Amino acid sequence: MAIFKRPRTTKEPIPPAKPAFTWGPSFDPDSDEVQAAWHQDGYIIVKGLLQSDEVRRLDEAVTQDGGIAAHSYGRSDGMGRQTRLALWNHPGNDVTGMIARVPKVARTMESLLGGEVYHYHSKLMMKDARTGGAHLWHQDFGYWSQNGCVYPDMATVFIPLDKMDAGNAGLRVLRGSHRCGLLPHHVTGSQAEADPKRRRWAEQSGLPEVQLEMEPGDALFFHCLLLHASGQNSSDRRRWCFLVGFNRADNNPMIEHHHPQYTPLAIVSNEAIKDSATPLVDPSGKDFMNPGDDKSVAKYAEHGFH
Ligand SMILES: O=C(O)CCC(=O)C(=O)O
Repeated sequence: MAIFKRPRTTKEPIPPAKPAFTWGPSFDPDSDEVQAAWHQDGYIIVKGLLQSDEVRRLDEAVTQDGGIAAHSYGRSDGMGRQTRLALWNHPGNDVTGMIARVPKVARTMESLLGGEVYHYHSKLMMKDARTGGAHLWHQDFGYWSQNGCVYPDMATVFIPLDKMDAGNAGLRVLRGSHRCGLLPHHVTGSQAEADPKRRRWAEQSGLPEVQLEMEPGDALFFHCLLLHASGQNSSDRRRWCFLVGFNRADNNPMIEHHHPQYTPLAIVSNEAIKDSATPLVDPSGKDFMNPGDDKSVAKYAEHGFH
């Protein structure tokens, strides 16, 4: 009897990346184009989400004396350098808080995640010129699933403050990898790294690595299962970015941990970022992480770093 060797079946190759969108009155996060890009690629880029005067306010808010950067701390990248970040749990009422609370950010997230969202935490990631550390390949849900968040109904908006490209260790993503499910993660340095073998398999199956190029104020909305990474910044250009992580309201974490349980998000008008009544920085109510504080250190050790 003849034995037929069956060809290996493979998925259709992922279609080309969807083009970036541009912020403006015609941008509709519920449109078929936006939804198709989100589901296919695991991310969308919205160019010019923040206007130049809003980016300027954001930059002042992080760099001014006593600003957000004053709350930063370092984490080893396991390769001899540190990544520096500041992290806080509640948006608050200042410029960074308003960015998390305006419809062009929060309502867009709700459309992408398919339901009401709340603020899970915000971060300033600081890849300084010549010294900035790497971010190993990971899925954010690799951390967040350890925090009692059961469903991957979570996502981040990532807004560079500086022009970002390969030269200053810009973010890389494995396009479409949000469909691979949660990969095992292990601790490298003080970061959670996705199993390199599983990541390689995802790549070999046809998912392309994409080097993102973004201007200050462009926004990347990305799914919590999307694999992403960035290298060490050996260039003489700073590469800082502001990130806000959101969780769906019906995905309330099963345990109390170092990030908030469901807390309703008070949405404000898109004008609030540049409204002169909005303070550049007001730390009250933001609940900054302080790794020097024993209580936070114990919580970090238990649940991971972000
Ligand atoms: O800023 C970067 O390069 C990566 C940040 C990141 O991966 C994260 O915060 O999860």
